[in-house]
Amino acid sequence: MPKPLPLTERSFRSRPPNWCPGCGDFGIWTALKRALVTLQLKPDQLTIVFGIGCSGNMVNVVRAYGFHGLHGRTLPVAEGIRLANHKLPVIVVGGDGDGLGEGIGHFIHAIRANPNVTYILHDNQVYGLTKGEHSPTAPKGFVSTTAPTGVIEEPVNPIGLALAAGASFVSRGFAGDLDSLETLLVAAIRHQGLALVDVLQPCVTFNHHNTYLWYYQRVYQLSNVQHDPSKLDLAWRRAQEPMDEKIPVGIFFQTKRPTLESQLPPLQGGRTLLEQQPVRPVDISAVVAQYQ
Ligand SMILES: Cc1ncc(C[n+]2csc(CCOP(=O)(O)OP(=O)(O)O)c2C)c(N)n1
Ligand code: SF4
Repeated sequence: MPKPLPLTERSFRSRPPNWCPGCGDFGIWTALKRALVTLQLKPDQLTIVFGIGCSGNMVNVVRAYGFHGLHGRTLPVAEGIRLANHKLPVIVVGGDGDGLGEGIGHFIHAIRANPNVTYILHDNQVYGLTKGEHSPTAPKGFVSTTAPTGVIEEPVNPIGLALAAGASFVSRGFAGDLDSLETLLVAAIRHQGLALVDVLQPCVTFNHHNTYLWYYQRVYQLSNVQHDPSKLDLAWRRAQEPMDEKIPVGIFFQTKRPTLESQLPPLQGGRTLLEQQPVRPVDISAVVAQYQ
C-alpha cells in the first residue's frame, strides 16, 4: 500500500480564493491551514462551520467538512454538530456582522454553554460581502455607505463582551502577523471549551481607516508585556485599551470550565449520539411534494 502523503498546507487547499487582492482573509486562511498542520488534524477529521460573508466564502477554498448555513447562525450549528459527534473538532469561521450583528444573541448563549468549539471572528468593522456597510465593531464616527455622516453608536467590544459573558478562552489576533496568529489558533483549537479568536482583518476595499499600516503602528503582543491570562481583572483592563492608541493581541484570558458536552448525561458513557442512535434514512418525498 502506498505511504500516505505528509500533511501540508496544500492538503487543506481546494480552489483558489477570489477575495480582493490584499484582503486580510488570506492571512487568516493561511494561518488556519498552518495551525491544522501543526496539530496534525487531517481534512476528514474536522468540521468547519462558515458564516455568510466574504469570511464565510472560505468554505470554497478549504478542504474539510464544511457547513455553510444561515447568516448569523454559525454557533448553534456548531453546537449541534458537537452534540451529534462530540469527538469531532469543530471550528467556526465568520464575520463580525454575522457574529455580532445578526448572531449576537448566539454569541452570548454559546459562551454560557461552553461547547468545545473554536470561534474565528473576522473583525473588519464592515459587512464586506454586501459592499461595506459598517458592522457592530466599527468605531464611533466611522463613515460607511450606511453612515455617511459617521456611526453614532458605540462599538461592540468582542473581547469585553466575551469576558463579561464568562468565556473560558478570550483572545485577539491580527491577520497581518501570520506566525503569531498560527500560534494563537493552535492554542485556541487545543483549548477545551469555547475559544474566541477575534481576528483584526483589514478589508482593503471598504475600510480605509483600519489599514495594515494603521494596525502595524498599534498592535503589540500580550506575551511581550506583563500580562497573566489567568487573571480576569487584568484581561478586563487590557480589553478596555482604546483601539486608536495601542492594540493588545494574544490570549487575554483562559480558564478551565466544564464544557457543554462533558455535562450532558447521554454523552458521559463516551459514545457519541450518532454511535448510540445511528441515522436512519427517512422518506421525505411527501414533504418535498408539498413545495413543488
Ligand atoms: C438574515 C440575513 N440577513 C442579511 C443577509 C445579507 N448578507 C449576506 S452577507 C452579509 C454581510 C456579511 O458581513 P460580515 O458578517 O461582517 O462578513 P464579511 O463579509 O465582512 O466577511 C449580509 C448582510 C443574509 N444573507 N441573511
Ligand atoms: S470586500 Fe473586504 S472583506 Fe471582502 S474580500 Fe474584499 S477586502 Fe476582503
